[in-house]
Amino acid sequence: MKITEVKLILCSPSRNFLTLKIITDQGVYGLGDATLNGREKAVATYLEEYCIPCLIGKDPFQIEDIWHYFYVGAYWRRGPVKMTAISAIDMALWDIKGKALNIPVYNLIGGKSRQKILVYAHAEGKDIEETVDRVGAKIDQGFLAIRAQSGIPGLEDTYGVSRNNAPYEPAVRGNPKESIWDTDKYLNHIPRLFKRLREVYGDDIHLLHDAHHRCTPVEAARLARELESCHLFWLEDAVRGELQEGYRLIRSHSTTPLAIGEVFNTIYDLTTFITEQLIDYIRMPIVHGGGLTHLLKVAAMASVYHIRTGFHGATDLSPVNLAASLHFDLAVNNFGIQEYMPHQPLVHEVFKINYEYRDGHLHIDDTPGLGVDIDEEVAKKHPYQRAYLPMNRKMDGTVFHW
Ligand code: EZ4
Ligand code: CO
Repeated sequence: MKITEVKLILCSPSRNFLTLKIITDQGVYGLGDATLNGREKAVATYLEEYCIPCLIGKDPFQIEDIWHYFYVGAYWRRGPVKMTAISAIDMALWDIKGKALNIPVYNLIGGKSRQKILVYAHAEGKDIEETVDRVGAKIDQGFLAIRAQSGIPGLEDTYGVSRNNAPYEPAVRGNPKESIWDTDKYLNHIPRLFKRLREVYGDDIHLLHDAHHRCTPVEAARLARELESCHLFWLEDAVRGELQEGYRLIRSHSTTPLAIGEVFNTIYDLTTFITEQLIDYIRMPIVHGGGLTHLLKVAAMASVYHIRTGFHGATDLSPVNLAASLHFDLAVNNFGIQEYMPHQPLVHEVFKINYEYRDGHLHIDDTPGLGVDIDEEVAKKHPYQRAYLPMNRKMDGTVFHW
């Protein structure tokens, strides 16, 4: 089998998605998600100019060799643009192999370790009581794990909380939106939210929270400690992750489980976190973390250190990435949980999916390959529109982490 053609499909059915389609001489094709939120065209150019010409003529079954061809062979290593491109290629190759052999991808990477995939939903409100109501609505939908985010008194808008009851979508068309942030207000507010949630809903439901990279280690240690009695499933991105050893301080002060990695790209972003057991869950997703090939290695290493997976699954990751994640989640022993934010109905006019939500879990069928398809004609009706993630400033105007 040989790769004869590679296409990029950039579309915006309610939000931007970049999809790679690798076509072979036997008519079998594979899909890969290449979406890097707010930087879609950087990945498209990297693929178009530097990867696609080298893919033509290659045997798509040589997945390990092709991964190293693009990772090692490029000389320039790592980085979100390059790694998203490699991830898309990798996903598409696994999709091709599954289709060619007539088996679902989970059967190529170890088979089913479980029958269904535990997911967590998002609940958010403008204040504590609205958030409490929204968590209740998710419990009514059968979710067993819920991430709670709340507006903060004195701040006009907060990460994770939408306006006008619209589904949360941080990327906006036009130039980046600027929000105002204050960590002191946040640190005072969040423990009140989780104490209230436990009072109302008791101990059985899993609660999660995303601090979205905004605390220093000592601030995160305070938060993790004050949340200890609320028994979170995890506290996510308490501190930005470039300085891995920064987590030693949080770890030594609290037993609140920690998750990180949605902006990471390779195993080298995680080596200190893993080997010093500074975290409990890895969030680096298939689409940005080097595809299934690289994440299988990350999961294997993590398993030695009692660390599980909990992949990023926001709506800016396409249904192709979610399907790839679900195959991985089904197969890998040290799976922990999967983030699940349903896409807008319009997204499913472009992407045809093979998974469904039921009773707190996602279920994926046994369609060969990844099991997801794209309708290119519908995609064409929704052209790309430039959009950016927001940015933050402190109350005095200083640029801060979003
Ligand atoms: O801000 O996916 O846990 N989920 C998140 C997301 C990220 C967006 C960025 O593109 O933190 O909402
Ligand atoms: Co997050």
